[in-house]
Amino acid sequence: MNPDTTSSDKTSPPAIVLSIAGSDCSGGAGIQADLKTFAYFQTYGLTAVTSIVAEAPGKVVSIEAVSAESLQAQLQILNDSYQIQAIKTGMLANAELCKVVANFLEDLSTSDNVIPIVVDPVLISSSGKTLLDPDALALYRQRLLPLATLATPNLDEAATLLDLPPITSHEEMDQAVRKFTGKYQCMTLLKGGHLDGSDATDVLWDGNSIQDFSEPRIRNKTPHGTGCTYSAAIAALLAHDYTLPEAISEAKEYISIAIEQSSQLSDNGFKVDTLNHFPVGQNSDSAL
Ligand code: PXL
Repeated sequence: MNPDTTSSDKTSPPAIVLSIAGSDCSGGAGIQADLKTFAYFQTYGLTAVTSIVAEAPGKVVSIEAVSAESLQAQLQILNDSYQIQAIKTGMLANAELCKVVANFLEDLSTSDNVIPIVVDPVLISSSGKTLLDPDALALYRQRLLPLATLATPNLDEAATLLDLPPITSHEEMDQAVRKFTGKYQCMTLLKGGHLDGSDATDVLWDGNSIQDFSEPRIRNKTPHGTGCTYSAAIAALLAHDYTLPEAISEAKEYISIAIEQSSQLSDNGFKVDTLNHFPVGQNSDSAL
């Protein structure tokens, strides 16, 4: 990110980005990942917490959703107090909280000010734990995805939301990403990180054209929180007025080096890969 091209020089206030997501106490995913990513991209991060997840890499031991009233109060005071320039949603936990978020985003979309909304439809943790009650899927289908500027499903999430069998090739990704946009009326970035191949390739369909975003696959590192971090980076860059392809391209490069520079932190005697949200050496245009 080039400082000359962003609104966050030393004299102007930083762009403000809101994450509506769960808390990952281990700091790799969720609002913790989002806040670090927002800071990396020189934005000011706000959070509306949907649930408290007790976890460490590879294991989720408890999930406690907040009340609808609590989430509503967080969203209300943030929206009353700040000029929010982009929003991302992550883990929304259950149908009641999805309704609160959908109502909030609907109210925003009727105002004059168009705020980019990145919806990361978090369904399952990388360790396999359900992070969204199954009856809340209907809220994503009917209300949340149609409000998104960009949806960022991974292959499993896209297959679930499209009622398709597993997506197993780049050709199937090309078809699925078009179907997703057709069905939910939002631009779609389908993340292909779980396919094989020397590159990790994501596909953007904006309703008119298709574009691939590729970075070399990093095989020996498996940190959690990559999806959260990627969508947070896209939201931060949209708050800086990057175009969608520019934001995705830079966010993709960021997540790739954040994975590459994962550090091995100790989890009760085991070394686990932990995403580095402040990697060094992003291309020469980078501010950091
Ligand atoms: O990576 C998905 C995810 C999202 N949000 C929260 C999480 C996780 C994964 O564990 O804890 C809060």
